[in-house]
Amino acid sequence: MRIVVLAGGIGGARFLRGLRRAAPDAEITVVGNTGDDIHLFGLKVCPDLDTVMYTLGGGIDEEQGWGRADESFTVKEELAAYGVGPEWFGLGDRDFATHIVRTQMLAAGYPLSAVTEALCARWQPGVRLLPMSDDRVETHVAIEVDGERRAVHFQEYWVKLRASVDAKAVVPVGAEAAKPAPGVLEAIAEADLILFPPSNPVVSVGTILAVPGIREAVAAAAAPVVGLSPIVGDAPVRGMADKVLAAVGVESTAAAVARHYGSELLDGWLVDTVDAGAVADVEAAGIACRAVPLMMTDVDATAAMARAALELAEEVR
Ligand code: GDP
Ligand code: FO1
Ligand code: CA
Repeated sequence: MRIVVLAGGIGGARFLRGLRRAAPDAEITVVGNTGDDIHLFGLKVCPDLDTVMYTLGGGIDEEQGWGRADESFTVKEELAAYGVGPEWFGLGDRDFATHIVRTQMLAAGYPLSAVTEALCARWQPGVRLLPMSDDRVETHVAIEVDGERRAVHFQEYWVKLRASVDAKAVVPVGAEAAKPAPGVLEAIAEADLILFPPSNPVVSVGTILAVPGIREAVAAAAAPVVGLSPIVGDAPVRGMADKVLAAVGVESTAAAVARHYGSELLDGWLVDTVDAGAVADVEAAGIACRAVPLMMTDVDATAAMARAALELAEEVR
């Protein structure tokens, strides 16, 4: 079975670990969000691609959910000693090596998709990891400070400001001119199943869908499309999905997120058992819906979520 997953960082990566366990024989293609990417110290950092690669490759800091296990910060401290920041972004020494290799290959002319494949040759994530696009896309968040509106990079909004101010708008800068990376549209068209993991619906899955051609390919795909809610009990399990959902006028509920994707994209939707009351709502929108435990407390629990998604896909197929 060929499965395509549109994934962000932590939510996507953890789900993929469960999916690999639930469907060990499946050929899994991950279309990764690159809207979180940022250039720092002359290096290109791709947080969501790296989170997927490290998580599936066994190199992730499990507790934190991003960055390398067993990390140190000597380079960051030395840069700070030169007065070179940003000091608010925690790039570790081991992680630096990834960004150096990536930046060097990009400078040599390789597209991001080829670079990602080369990095994955080391990590062996057990999935084919494709960036959504080889073109530069950067998510910016419009905020208002002292009555003045300005736009900040998504990482500044999340990591520096901790989403402490409202997001007025979310803009995937460059998306409108970006092309899907080689293999993305083909994988979607040839898939037997397309999954939206419990990733951020705006700045992860939403950004991937904003690359012209990807939304259309998912809507036109022969395969069933099944999603899992990142919102449990009317709040994100972690992160700032509530803030960026508000920016696009969507309530932070499992049902509202399903309606936001809509029946043009989704055939099935899983909500957590605490949101069982939302099932009828989602089904009224023309999307098959089931309530199952959706907390990714460990790989077993996550594999059970993935199996529920596979079962729902068979029901709606
Ligand atoms: P990010 O790029 O690191 O923010 O990761 P993703 O976009 O892939 O996923 C972020 C989303 O994962 C957040 O909106 C969380 O609410 C959701 N999430 C994290 N852990 C869990 C979990 O255990 N269960 C569910 N249902 N959602 C989760
Ligand atoms: N998240 C933080 O909250 N603080 C950090 O200092 C930080 C550094 C960082 C470095 C590399 C990387 O791949 C991810 C990193 N993250 C950090 C996570 C990342 O900013 C976000 O979780 C995602 O981009 C949100 O989708
Ligand atoms: Ca992300």
